[in-house]
Amino acid sequence: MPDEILLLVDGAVENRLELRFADLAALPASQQVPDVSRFHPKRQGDGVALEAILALARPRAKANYLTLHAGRDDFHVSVPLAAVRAEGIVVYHRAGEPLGIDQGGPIRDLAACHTDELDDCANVKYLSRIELSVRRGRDARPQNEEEHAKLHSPEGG
Ligand SMILES: Nc1nc2c(c(=O)[nH]1)N[C@H]1C(S)=C(S)[C@@H](COP(=O)(O)O)O[C@H]1N2
Ligand SMILES: [Mo]
Repeated sequence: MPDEILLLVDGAVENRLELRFADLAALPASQQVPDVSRFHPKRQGDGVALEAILALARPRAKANYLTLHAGRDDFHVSVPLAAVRAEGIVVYHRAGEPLGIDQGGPIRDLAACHTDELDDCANVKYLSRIELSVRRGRDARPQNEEEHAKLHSPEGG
């Protein structure tokens, strides 16, 4: 568990990454984002700026989209890279302990701003892979109220 690969960053990047807890924790203090409840009252934990991860992965110039994949429940969100780049936070611990599954852990993404592209539904829990691509990637976000209600029901996840 401690040395498990938590996050894969791949696709249209110069440098494919396999990140473990220690890699995220080793990112500079200036890139760490303590207490995300400051940005979203219902979220807890501490994260790192998505930009810090992207700086290591180095998206190719042609990379227009960023897709957040959750392997655990097969949920995916694809957003324009430009919309999420400066906003995204990868939440990966709470007071030094990995996030629990009940918190959407071990890691989840949080995009603070609410626009058409980035809303609560785009905050991917159980984040396991970030994929860069030229065109929009997989997106499993609910398309209407009915689908949304189903996703939020106990059976829907
Ligand atoms: N992996 C995964 N992430 C997900 C979802 C999901 O079903 N699976 N639902 C999304 C939706 S529609 C919303 S509104 C938020 C809800 O986050 P919460 O359960 O922490 O309130 O998570 C988003 N991220
Ligand atoms: Mo949602």
